[in-house]
Amino acid sequence: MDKKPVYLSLLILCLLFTFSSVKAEDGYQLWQRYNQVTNKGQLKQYQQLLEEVVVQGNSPTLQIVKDELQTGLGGLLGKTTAVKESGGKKNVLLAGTRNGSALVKALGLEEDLKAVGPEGYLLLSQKANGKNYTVIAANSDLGVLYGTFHFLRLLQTQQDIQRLAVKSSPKTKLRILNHWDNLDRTVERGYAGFSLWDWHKLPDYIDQRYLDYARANASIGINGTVLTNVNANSLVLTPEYLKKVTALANAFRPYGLKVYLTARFSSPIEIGKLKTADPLDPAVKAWWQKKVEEIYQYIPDFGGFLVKANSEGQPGPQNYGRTHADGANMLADALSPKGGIVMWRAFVYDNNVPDDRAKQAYSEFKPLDGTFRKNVMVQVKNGAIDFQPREPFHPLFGAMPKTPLVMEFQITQEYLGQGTHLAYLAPMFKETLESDTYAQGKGSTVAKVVDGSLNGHSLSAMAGVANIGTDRNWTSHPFGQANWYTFGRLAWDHSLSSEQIADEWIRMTFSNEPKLISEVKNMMMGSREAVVNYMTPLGLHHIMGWSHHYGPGPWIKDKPRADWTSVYFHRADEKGLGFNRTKTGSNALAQYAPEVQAQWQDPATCPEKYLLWFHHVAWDQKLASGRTLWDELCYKYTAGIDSVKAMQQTWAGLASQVDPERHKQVSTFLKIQHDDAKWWRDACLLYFQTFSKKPIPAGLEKPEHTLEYYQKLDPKFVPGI
Ligand code: BDP
Repeated sequence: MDKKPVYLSLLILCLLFTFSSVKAEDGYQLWQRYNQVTNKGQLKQYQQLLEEVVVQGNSPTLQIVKDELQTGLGGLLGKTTAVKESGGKKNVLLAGTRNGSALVKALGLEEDLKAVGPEGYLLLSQKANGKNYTVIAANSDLGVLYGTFHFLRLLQTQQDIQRLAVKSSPKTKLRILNHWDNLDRTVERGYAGFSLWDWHKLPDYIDQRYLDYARANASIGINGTVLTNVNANSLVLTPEYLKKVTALANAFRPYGLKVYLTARFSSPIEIGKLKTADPLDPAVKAWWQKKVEEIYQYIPDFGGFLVKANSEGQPGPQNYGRTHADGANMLADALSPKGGIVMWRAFVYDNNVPDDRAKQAYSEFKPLDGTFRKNVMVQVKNGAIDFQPREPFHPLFGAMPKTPLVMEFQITQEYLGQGTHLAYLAPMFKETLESDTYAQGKGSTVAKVVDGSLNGHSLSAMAGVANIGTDRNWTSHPFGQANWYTFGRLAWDHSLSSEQIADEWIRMTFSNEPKLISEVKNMMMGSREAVVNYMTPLGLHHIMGWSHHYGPGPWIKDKPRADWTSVYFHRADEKGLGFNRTKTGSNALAQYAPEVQAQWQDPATCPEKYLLWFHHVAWDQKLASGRTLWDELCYKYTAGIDSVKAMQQTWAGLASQVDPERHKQVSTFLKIQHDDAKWWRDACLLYFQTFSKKPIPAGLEKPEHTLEYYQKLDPKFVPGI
């Protein structure tokens, strides 16, 4: 056989590969690709101003700074960049702290540095001793690292750096990922493979992934990680596992990432051989105290405990007739001498099904405000039900002024299409943060409650349930990376806009091409609303498939608890649709400030996005569009699919601007999303139609199958359960 044609095609392939403008990429590098700057003018500016790089001081964290600058500038500027201890050139990039760097100290900056606090930093263009300095200065090595990542981001996004005057410090003190990772490496509600923590090989083997994970977190300011699932296993508190946790803590420490664990309330019984876990029992208190001391011997900077108690079958103080405060305070007392904190979750619902599950957290926790120790924070989900595609803000944010509240967002898309739907979550997070609780009059936003400024708390925290796993690209969907990124950026600065965060992320993750940026941004900005429309428009909620939560299941009923069913939440009947939470219904609305109530209690003034959350509305009721509720529902569901179609078209048009591997994956996932959107629409409309008895408006596509067909669909082994 003549081999020439084979060689020839191989050669052509190689040439194609070499000269194609977009290299193959698998997404592992996240937003830290450091590709060479494409804007020639900017590149020239950077090369001139960064003639020499000087980092003074030595520590594991500063070593990371040096490595990052070397790698980052090497890639961005396309030439090897040595990092030096001192320099002689005229244009210098200088990084360090006042204490560790004589050159930084000589620049003054004392007042400015004071203002940015322990984790903040300055990025400045300064002239001194006849030199042009580009300065990354901070009070701590960690601040220098955060500043370094910010500086590199400016280059990655091709910004002008000639006259830098950046002062940045985090608005929220603790910025924490919550991993719902089990010790067997499955991840509850995880859709990106298995847990990153390879417990079996720990403590000996430190996977490079741990360091890459910590580095990615540091680049967006995340400074804490809860390693284990809220549905906790007490084994993690045994010496065998604590040694493994120590190895992770040691690996993460230079990146400023503190380790926290979930504490199973019944641990004193399970691993301590006690007869009780009653928080007021002296033996139980003593057990936890000893346990905490032991943990701190292993991990001197251990962050503390996250606790899910008396919720969904988890043990807790109520098993012994005690309150959440009794339980939280007992753990807090054990942690306080060491500087640790307790994050006690408010996601509770007890065994007696209440009249409205949405009311329960408030009913249980509001009376406890003011009774928690100083080192207890109460962790509250963004909304009162459970991470639905859209929820009004949780009423507790306006109701516990004496207690620092942790915002708990879900980054993993349990109810938003899991690992295959494109849903950019910044608009959702922002919607909650910008909501006004009116707790102290107009302008009492959830953001101000969370950052501690409204009620004068020095402790403040934001938590995000992670979407990260062993998938090569970390998050299953390439756009899932944007949600991890967003969480970190908003925890640092909740005033950033969704557009701005998307802009940065796109430039760093894909490219700085204007057409690509604007079109991808467009896709992202509309994507969450698209999900709301094809899943739960107009304030519908909790109508997903049983247990796995993937796909529609508005017909779910007759389960062990009424408030685990869909019919409990949508209340469809011949008259109409929606949950009446006003005075004539469950009156959950009474948990909000009068100003909020005034707006939401009347269906005419209630924003339509929350309409069916608070009201049971007649099928014939006219809405703002002039359509009846039924027709509007049909239009919204259809609009959801149309948005996905539009995303598919846009993405197809970007084929030449994105590397083939990521382009193909996103295209394929968009196809899945489109088919799922149709599944949601057809199933929900057919089901609700059995109550409304009305036709789907002329001009709208008819469902493809019968209701029975959709009711029989039963996906097996959906990940994340
Ligand atoms: C729900 C999840 C469940 C979690 C629970 C929680 O379905 O897996 O354990 O929240 O937050 O969203 O505790």
